Amino acid sequence: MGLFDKFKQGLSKTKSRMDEQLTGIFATYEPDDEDFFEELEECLILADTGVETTQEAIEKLRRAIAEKKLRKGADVKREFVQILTKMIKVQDTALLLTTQPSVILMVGVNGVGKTTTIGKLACQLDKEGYNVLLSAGDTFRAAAAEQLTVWANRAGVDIVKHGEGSDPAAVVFDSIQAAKARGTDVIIVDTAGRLHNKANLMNELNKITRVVRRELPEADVETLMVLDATTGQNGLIQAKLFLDTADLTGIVLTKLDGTAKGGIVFAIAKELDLPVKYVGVGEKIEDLVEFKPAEFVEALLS
Ligand SMILES: Nc1nc2c(ncn2[C@@H]2O[C@H](COP(=O)(O)OP(=O)(O)O)[C@@H](O)[C@H]2O)c(=O)[nH]1
Ligand SMILES: [Mg+2]
Repeated sequence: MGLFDKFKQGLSKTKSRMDEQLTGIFATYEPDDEDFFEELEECLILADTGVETTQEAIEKLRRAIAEKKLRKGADVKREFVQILTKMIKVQDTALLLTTQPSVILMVGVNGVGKTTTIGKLACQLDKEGYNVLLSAGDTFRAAAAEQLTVWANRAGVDIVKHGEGSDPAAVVFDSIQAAKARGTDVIIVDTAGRLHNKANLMNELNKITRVVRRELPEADVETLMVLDATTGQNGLIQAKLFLDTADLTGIVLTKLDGTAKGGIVFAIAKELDLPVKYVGVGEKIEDLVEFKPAEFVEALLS
């Protein structure tokens, strides 16, 4: 299966929900029909696009319809696809990994899919020819390092880990020394999503970041926040916690296969002003797809 098909399949729940409704809405479009805008609004909000984002999209559509004097449903739809695509195009979606080593920090609350995503990403990068090293920075539970080891084996990449309860910053320090010695291209760091309290969690992430900056001052560092699409707007609120601490460079949206609320992608772009770089579309190692704004909107509305 090609990546675009995988992407489409992962989106099938959102698509079938939105598609049915939207196709009808555009097919029966008539100029100056207020019901049209109301139905469109409802459809977007049900998909978790968020109130503000939805209103902005609809406002833009109203303006475009007036300015371009659009009269046919198909033209209005085409215009809407362009508007939505532009709205989610914030910054570049490709990972910046030009230095040797480069670092990817995976952050986010417990259970969103950080460890799973690391396994999938390690496999992809390894296939692309990068020499990858996993760093077991979630030392909160013993099971976390074990889980990451399973993924390291599946992906066929190296891992550096310490015992349960050890200092994550020390794990990262050792990972960096190992990477320097082995000529590793990319270090992917797993982190804990749950500590005793929020301040602890933020301190820990800060400490990890400081070690990376001190040991690798020139390195490209991607800090990806993992978000669970099935938690919708709630997940987004939780996510804002990380905005203050970690210098985030992008989002990985997981479990898109398990929700009809894929509209959250638009809310993320608007409210977090960060690019979605990858989406998770299943639990298997190949179920991670690079996010492409235009393809996403096309898959959703075509
Ligand atoms: N359906 C689905 N499940 C996922 C996806 N990503 C992760 N999961 C599942 O979510 C659960 C938590 O994942 P885990 O990586 O342990 O989360 P972490 O606590 O953030 O490290 C596991 O059961 C994963 O299999 C995805 O894209 N789709
Ligand atoms: Mg984990």
